Amino acid sequence: MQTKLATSVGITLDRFIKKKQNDFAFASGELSQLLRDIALAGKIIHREVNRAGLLNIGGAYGTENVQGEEQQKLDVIANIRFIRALKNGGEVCAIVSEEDDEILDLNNKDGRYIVSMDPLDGSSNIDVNVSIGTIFSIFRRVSPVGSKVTNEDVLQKGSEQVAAGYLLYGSSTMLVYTTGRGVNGFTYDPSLGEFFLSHADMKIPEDGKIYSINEGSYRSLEPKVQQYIENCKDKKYTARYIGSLVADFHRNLLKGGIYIYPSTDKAPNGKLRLNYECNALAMICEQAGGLATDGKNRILDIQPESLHQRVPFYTGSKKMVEEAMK
Ligand code: AHM
Ligand code: MG
Repeated sequence: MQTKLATSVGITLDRFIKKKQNDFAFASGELSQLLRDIALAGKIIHREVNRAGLLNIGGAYGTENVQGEEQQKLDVIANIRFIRALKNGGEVCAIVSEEDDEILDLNNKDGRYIVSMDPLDGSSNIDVNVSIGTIFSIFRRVSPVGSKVTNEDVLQKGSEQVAAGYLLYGSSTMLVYTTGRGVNGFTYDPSLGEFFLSHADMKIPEDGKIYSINEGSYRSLEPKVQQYIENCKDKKYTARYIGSLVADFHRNLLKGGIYIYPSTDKAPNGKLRLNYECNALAMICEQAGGLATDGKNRILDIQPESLHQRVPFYTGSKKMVEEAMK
């Protein structure tokens, strides 16, 4: 019996972006171009991730990033590739990255946008062939175009994001993004070099049965969080934790669930970074009908005080997050 091969048909990312250009407050085409630049960088990272094992480029790079974590070679590669794509695109004036200590001012006199990103999240999973991701937020600069980029430009609240998204390098590579009018997901067809619209107008189920938390930290959690986990068990929920934020988030977005990275004894503000990880996912989750909080406040309302600030993170299906907040 012959197996019928699936073929990619439908709307390409490019065509979709063009169609949606009028959604943007300034339909000048700049943000559209910027999204295309990010997609291009995503394709390049997809290629690197997929041949990581072959080229022996997995493994530690031997340096540490600003949080004192060991950088992986692919972290560094992804960071370089993204910066290059954004620089060449010409729409961005500054980049802040989980992998860099300081603001990267591109000295681009015409650039109106700031990008915050985690170029390769979950990098400890690279060597064991588990899904990883890229997370990005796009802001409009607040200082005048052509001037030096300021702290105010890069420390904006998540509610100021004009677009946010992630790339998931999983069994397929996907790009999921929002410009504040719903969430759409695109699957990459490597044979054609194109992203195709595969998940239109994504909505997270209002309730779910999956909880995702590193339960190994159970003893160092606040009693209230322990209590919530006990409730999940009483309700016979399913525990799923990949340890790769984008992958855990993506699964819960599709199936319904809650992702929790709370404060622990070791990490009183949790582990995840407001600017590079939480803001983007919070915007996507809200746009899909879910919620994202730090346990008390809406993530998107938190005023960042420093670039690498961490926050506890609770995100997912509306009812589950509301229940957890009780
Ligand atoms: P990273 O940005 O250094 O890769 O760390 C973030 C990752 C997330 O992808 C994941 O959800 C989390 O760290 C897992 O942390 P832990 O091993 O403490 O559960
Ligand atoms: Mg990260």
